[in-house]
Amino acid sequence: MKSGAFIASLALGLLPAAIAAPPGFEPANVVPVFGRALPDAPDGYVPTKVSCPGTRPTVRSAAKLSSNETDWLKTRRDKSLSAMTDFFGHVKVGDYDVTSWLDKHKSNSSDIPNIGIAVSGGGYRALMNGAGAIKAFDSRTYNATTDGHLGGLLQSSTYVAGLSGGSWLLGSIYINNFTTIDKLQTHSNGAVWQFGNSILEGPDTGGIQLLDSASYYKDIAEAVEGKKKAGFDTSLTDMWGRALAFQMFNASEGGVDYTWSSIAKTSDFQDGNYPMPLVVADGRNPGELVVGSNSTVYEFNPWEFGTFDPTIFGFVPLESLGSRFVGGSLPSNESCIGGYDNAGFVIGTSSTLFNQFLLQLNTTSLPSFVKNVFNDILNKLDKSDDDIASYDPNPFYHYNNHSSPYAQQTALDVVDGGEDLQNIPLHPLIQPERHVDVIFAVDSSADTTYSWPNGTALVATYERSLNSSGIGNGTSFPAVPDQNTFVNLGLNTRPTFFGCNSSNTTGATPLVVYLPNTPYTTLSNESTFTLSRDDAVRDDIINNGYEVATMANGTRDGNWTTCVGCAILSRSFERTGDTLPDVCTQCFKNYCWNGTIDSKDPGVFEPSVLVKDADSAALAAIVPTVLSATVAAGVALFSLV
Ligand SMILES: *[C@@H]1O[C@H](CO)[C@@H](O)[C@H](O)[C@H]1NC(C)=O
Ligand SMILES: *[C@@H]1O[C@H](CO)[C@@H](O)[C@H](O)[C@H]1NC(C)=O
Ligand SMILES: *[C@@H]1O[C@H](CO)[C@@H](O)[C@H](O)[C@H]1NC(C)=O
Ligand SMILES: *[C@@H]1O[C@H](CO)[C@@H](O)[C@H](O)[C@H]1NC(C)=O
Ligand SMILES: *[C@@H]1O[C@H](CO)[C@@H](O)[C@H](O)[C@H]1NC(C)=O
Ligand SMILES: *[C@@H]1O[C@H](CO)[C@@H](O)[C@H](O)[C@H]1NC(C)=O
Ligand SMILES: *[C@@H]1O[C@H](CO)[C@@H](O)[C@H](O)[C@H]1NC(C)=O
Ligand SMILES: *[C@@H]1O[C@H](CO)[C@@H](O)[C@H](O)[C@H]1NC(C)=O
Ligand SMILES: *[C@@H]1O[C@H](CO)[C@@H](O)[C@H](O)[C@H]1NC(C)=O
Ligand SMILES: *[C@@H]1O[C@H](CO)[C@@H](O)[C@H](O)[C@H]1NC(C)=O
Ligand SMILES: *[C@@H]1O[C@H](CO)[C@@H](O)[C@H](O)[C@H]1NC(C)=O
Ligand SMILES: CC(=O)N[C@H]1CO[C@H](CO)[C@@H](O)[C@@H]1O
Repeated sequence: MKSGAFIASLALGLLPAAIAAPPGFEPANVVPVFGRALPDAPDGYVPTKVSCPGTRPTVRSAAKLSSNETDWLKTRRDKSLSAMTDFFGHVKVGDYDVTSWLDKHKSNSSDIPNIGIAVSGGGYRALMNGAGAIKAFDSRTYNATTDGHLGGLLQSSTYVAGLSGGSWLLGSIYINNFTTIDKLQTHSNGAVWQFGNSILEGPDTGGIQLLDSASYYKDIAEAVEGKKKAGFDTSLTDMWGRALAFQMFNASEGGVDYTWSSIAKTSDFQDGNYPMPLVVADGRNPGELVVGSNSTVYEFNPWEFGTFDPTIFGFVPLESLGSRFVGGSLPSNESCIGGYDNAGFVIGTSSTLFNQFLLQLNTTSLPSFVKNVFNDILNKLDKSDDDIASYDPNPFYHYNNHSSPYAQQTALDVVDGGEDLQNIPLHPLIQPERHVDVIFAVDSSADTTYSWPNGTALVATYERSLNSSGIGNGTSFPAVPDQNTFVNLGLNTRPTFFGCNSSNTTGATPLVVYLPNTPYTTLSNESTFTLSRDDAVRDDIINNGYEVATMANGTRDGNWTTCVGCAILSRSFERTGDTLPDVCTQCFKNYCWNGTIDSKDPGVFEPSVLVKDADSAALAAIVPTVLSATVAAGVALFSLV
């Protein structure tokens, strides 16, 4: 029996349209009730011919930002300035009147701080820890704009980048209409972010998805089959992206018709009401299996897909992916294709390391006919493509023939954004054209034996930037020490600033505020490959992420929010020739890495929970200290690793 017939013969719980929708839910193909990006794909998951825009799409050089981005920035910078004014209304920098300073410089947006946030990969752990940070930075979170909190930093920022698990977070927020973490944490049956339902089994049948496991796989298989039948290469990542979408997007049929490019078409985004999302993925070099530091780093922004790296050095309109570009333009006999940039496929591409999760289906107790549906489609996928997303046609075919190793490739192999060890998506934020002043780098990497970060991601980005005339292509990054030093000095257990002294960097580079995952209220080092957890664990890790970002709401250091303010203002004040208030001097003394190296082997790194009982009074007594890597056993209230 042919698989299509086999799938069609599964007369199991047919799709939403056939089922009476519960109140408040609409069947598929009707604009959903929950606001989010736009369901603008021409034919669900299947890339399809569409009429070309007035000017046929082309690949452009990466020498400058797109006109889309520069136009959008003009709108956005007014909004972020106003958010920053609110932010400095509750975050005090000594007696300095930051509000007046902002007001004085508002006519020249280049003077105003340009803030980026980067959320690392690390599967669900990264999604949740990153969510805690975003929740802390979001002025819409309850009490986040009170003393000791950092609400409004998100609204003040220009860019938010995510890769792998961090891209799932971005997708959850942006495809769901820039929703809040609070809303994503809803406990009601059928809500998004029900991580108690393993992605292998699919969503609850009671919610908006209305699918049991069998229909879930049938739905996924049909979508991927449809793309294949339309003549596009498919890989395990297509299935993975579809599965992720069911878990992250609050839309019927797993948001099958939501494209990433639709973000740019929503009025809230066009009005500059929130920061620009950037999803990062890596390229696998032709003929190479290892993704090393010379791999190309791609970004998906709301308008485009491409890279600033010298290999390709170009961007293609995102909504036109799937079209057969040759040498940067679309031959007159080629159609424009739409719907290739399915939002689930984009976050699936950024997280291909995890698509192998699906291969564990055989270990579940799901009925065998469900497994058959899956195995059937799996057997038709090319095994060598198991760990990649295949972008076929390659939009950069014959583009930059003289320099691009991909110019002769008919397909691009795109992989997990963390495979080159740059597990924090800093790449788009250190591009000189973007002029970012400060990056809040949320690191949930599992570098050490017990899945804590040890600075590996920063080291990778720093080392790549040292090859500035090669793959680094003019980027610059602050000096960071080796991983042993990170652990020995405790730089991976508390916030650390890098690049404080801008005269000690090789080029213009942002100040980096490093926020490593560390256990405040719970052991947030869940294994990267944990597939499901209940809502309580989910919420604990999110809360822990909130504590990491706020240093337990300032109870670990009463000056923490002030110091964040100093970090934000530092580069701007240099530009305008202003002097930061004295309190910042102390902040920089406490938080800036001062060049000390301690590379001895730190031994096993095994921190324990810092705040056994969120007792602010007791915590207030704790001043930030240099933390030692030896386990301080038996400390009652907290132990600083
Ligand atoms: C998206 O959210 C904004 C702000 O909360 C709201 O005004 C808008 O109506 C929402 N859009 C949709 C389509 O629900
Ligand atoms: C991006 O800018 C180009 C050139 O101005 C324009 O044609 C295109 O419509 C813009 N894209 C979007 C999604 O707004
Ligand atoms: C705006 O500020 C930048 C950076 O301080 C400066 O280089 C530029 O000349 C200023 N532009 C105007 C119009 O003042
Ligand atoms: C919210 O903030 C107010 C004012 O600071 C405080 O009194 C209250 O306890 C806070 N509520 C919670 C749940 O933290
Ligand atoms: C990338 O680096 C590897 C190992 O150093 C090298 O073998 C390979 O040729 C490089 N690839 C490209 C495209 O530069
Ligand atoms: C699962 O088991 C079936 C039957 O034993 C086998 O044919 C299939 O290849 C297995 N699938 C995977 C992904 O291991
Ligand atoms: C840091 O992480 C890297 C990458 O996982 C690992 O190889 C190394 O052993 C770790 N070093 C320390 C000191 O934790
Ligand atoms: C910090 O604030 C968050 C959110 O208001 C709260 O859940 C948490 O318990 C607070 N933590 C401490 C240590 O006060
Ligand atoms: C904040 O820093 C200033 C300057 O170093 C210091 O005088 C003050 O005691 C600190 N406040 C807290 C709450 O730690
Ligand atoms: C630099 O930091 C180290 C610990 O990280 C500290 O021991 C040393 O005193 C600091 N040096 C200066 C000059 O502040
Ligand atoms: C200053 O720059 C040098 C050379 O890049 C570097 O080795 C050193 O660690 C930097 N110091 C700091 C504090 O970043
Ligand atoms: C600053 C810099 O080195 N930019 C280079 C990046 O790569 C492109 C393509 O190779 C070059 O044209 C730029 O000069």
